[in-house]
Amino acid sequence: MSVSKAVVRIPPENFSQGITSSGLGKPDYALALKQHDDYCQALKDFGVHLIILEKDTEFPDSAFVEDTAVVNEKCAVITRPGDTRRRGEEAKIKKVLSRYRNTECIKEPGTVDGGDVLRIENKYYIGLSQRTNRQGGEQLSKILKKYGYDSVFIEVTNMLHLKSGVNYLDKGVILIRKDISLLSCFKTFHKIAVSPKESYAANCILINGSVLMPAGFPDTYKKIKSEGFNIRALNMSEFEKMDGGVSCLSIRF
Ligand code: CIR
Repeated sequence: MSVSKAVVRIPPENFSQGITSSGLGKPDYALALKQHDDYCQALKDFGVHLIILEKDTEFPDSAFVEDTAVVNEKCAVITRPGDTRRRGEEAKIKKVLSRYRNTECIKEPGTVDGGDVLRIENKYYIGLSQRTNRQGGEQLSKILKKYGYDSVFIEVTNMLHLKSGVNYLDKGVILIRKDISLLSCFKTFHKIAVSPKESYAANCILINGSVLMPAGFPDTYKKIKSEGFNIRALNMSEFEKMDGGVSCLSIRF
């Protein structure tokens, strides 16, 4: 599936006050800006037109735009973030996405974070997690059905979002953390297993034929390479400190 546009938001000055459980320490703001800039450049290099949103200090986590919307060819579903500290980010994203798509919204008491929503071809895997509740998942599934997409639910434990542990590349290949690789709904896929010591590298995205992955995970890098993918590895250290990975920093469509 090709990507023509992506929404990104520049991290705000109070980025380090966002939500985190990583225990990796406080991010360096200047370095986060540099890493974000490199991320944007990689998307541009892969032929993606960027819609760059200004810093928003009202929401320290607002660079992690992926959590606020699920976008496909036919619609944009505006989520309702599971952590109340992020509630309100989605209204600002709705204004942007309504220029490009028909928008639908997840409503109270439903909650959904985009990081829990994995699309594989025309099917969605919806993680039920600490951020995405059953009501939110069911609302999302119903909206997607209306537009012709099937979905299934997956219980997410031991990680923040579904896509913290599993992501689709292309041609039937998924990247999946070893500890969840036996999930029966993924049994038909060819799996690249990500070892526990490289678990952060399970969050990669495919953009117009190239894999964007975090730098510093040689075992996973080699495995992806041996499947024949072109790879761009980006330094993501400051986002990892805030529990974010490569998928979270953009809404791609
Ligand atoms: C949060 O806890 O919401 C942010 N600090 C990180 C969000 C990462 N988003 C994602 O994986 N999709």
